[in-house]
Amino acid sequence: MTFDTVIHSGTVVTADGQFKGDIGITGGRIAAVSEVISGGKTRVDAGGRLVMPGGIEAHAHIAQESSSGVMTADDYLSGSISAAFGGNSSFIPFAAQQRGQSVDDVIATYDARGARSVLDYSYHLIISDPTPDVLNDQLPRAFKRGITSFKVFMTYDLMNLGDGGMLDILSVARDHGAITMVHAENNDMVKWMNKRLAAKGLTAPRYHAISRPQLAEEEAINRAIQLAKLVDAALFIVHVSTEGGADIVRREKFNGAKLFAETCPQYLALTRDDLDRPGMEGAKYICSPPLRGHDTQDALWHHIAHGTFESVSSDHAPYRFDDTGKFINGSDIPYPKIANGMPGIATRLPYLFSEGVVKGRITPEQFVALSATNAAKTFGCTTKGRIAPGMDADIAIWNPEAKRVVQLQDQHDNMDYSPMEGMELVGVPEVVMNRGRTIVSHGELMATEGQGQFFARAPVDLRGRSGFTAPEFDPAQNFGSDLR
Ligand code: DUC
Ligand code: ZN
Ligand code: ZN
Repeated sequence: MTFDTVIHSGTVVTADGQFKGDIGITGGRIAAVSEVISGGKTRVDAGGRLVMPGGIEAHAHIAQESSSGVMTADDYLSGSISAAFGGNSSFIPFAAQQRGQSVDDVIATYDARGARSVLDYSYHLIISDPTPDVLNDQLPRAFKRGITSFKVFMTYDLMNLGDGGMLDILSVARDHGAITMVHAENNDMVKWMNKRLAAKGLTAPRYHAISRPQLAEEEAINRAIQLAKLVDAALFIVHVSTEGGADIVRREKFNGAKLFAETCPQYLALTRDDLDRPGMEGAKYICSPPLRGHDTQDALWHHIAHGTFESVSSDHAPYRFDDTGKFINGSDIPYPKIANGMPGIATRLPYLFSEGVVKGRITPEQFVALSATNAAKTFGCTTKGRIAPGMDADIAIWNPEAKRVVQLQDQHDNMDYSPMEGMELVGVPEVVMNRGRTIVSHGELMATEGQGQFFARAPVDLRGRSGFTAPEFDPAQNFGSDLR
């Protein structure tokens, strides 16, 4: 057999184990994995390196307007380049519906934006306006096109669907094998806190953390799960930031709910004290849900190590520290008017590797599961996230010992700050491939604009999740009615 590329002499790590071996690549796919493979038009020496599936970044905001109309600093070109420098071979940003907009129009808009990507990409929809036509025609059409996941919000007045709206959309998703992602924070609790803080003149960035209580997340996570259980729908809780929220996810998941979840590096690396930096510096650390305390960091690491979360995602939401981003509403403004989110697509995996694998909190196999393999399963990326014959050659070769201090210029995004600036991290993704093409090699970008491809996704993989039949939906217990 002849190969386009052979990666040799490395330690191949998968979600299930690791072994010394070589990988043969032909036509963009992995053609062989074996102890020794000779030949290959190009031979890549991975001696002393870990050869892993390239990351799948499953939570990023790229070329996306927020609900209040603020455009992210990164488009699909800069966002995908930054992702690649961070060890990712593909990504799934959000395609956001504005109120009144059709899903078809949303997809057409993001198809034009996505065309600049250097990495393969798909989208999760964000649904803010679930009209009957959206529910009955437009979403099913999107699912058929391979966009099998979408996010909804339980907070923000412009986005919050309410419990009835959630049930409608969860039922549609269940009927089509799609997965609903949810931003779970109790809207009224947050609004009530905002009012109280404003009345007392407490509007500095540090009060952002106070305005979005941990209980607001815990309550909403629990409510979202019960809503999803009522209709036996698959649910993905995004950006879990609290110990209580993670505890609920764990309990419900291991009782069989069709439940999935992620947390993000910012909740592990930063705390609400960062919001209290001098002047308006704290604005850099405003994200929702907000940063919490040191005890939360320990609890979330415990949950990561023990399988509560499928993924650690970046929630890359890049708003610059200027009047195009954080301060689009003015420079000396109360925290609710500051753009909400922080960058992190390039640091997600280096942080998780350094603080997770190098510090012994997780194994290299868990790193692979959390960075790629589980996202592929959850979001139906059938040809990605694994090193096995037939899969896309989406591969990252890591030097597990190289040290690097996080610096803005190494992020390759369009941002003017990095929240992790100055952190020393161990482990560097030296080579990143997407479908066999080298995208990044030893700090050099090797890709050209637009070489990434959209990939269609399959329905959520629910193996191992028995689900739940509410007695009221069981014909045997509800006088024979079929309520589905
Ligand atoms: N939710 C996100 O996922 N990212 C940015 C802000 C938000 O509310
Ligand atoms: Zn969110
Ligand atoms: Zn997000």
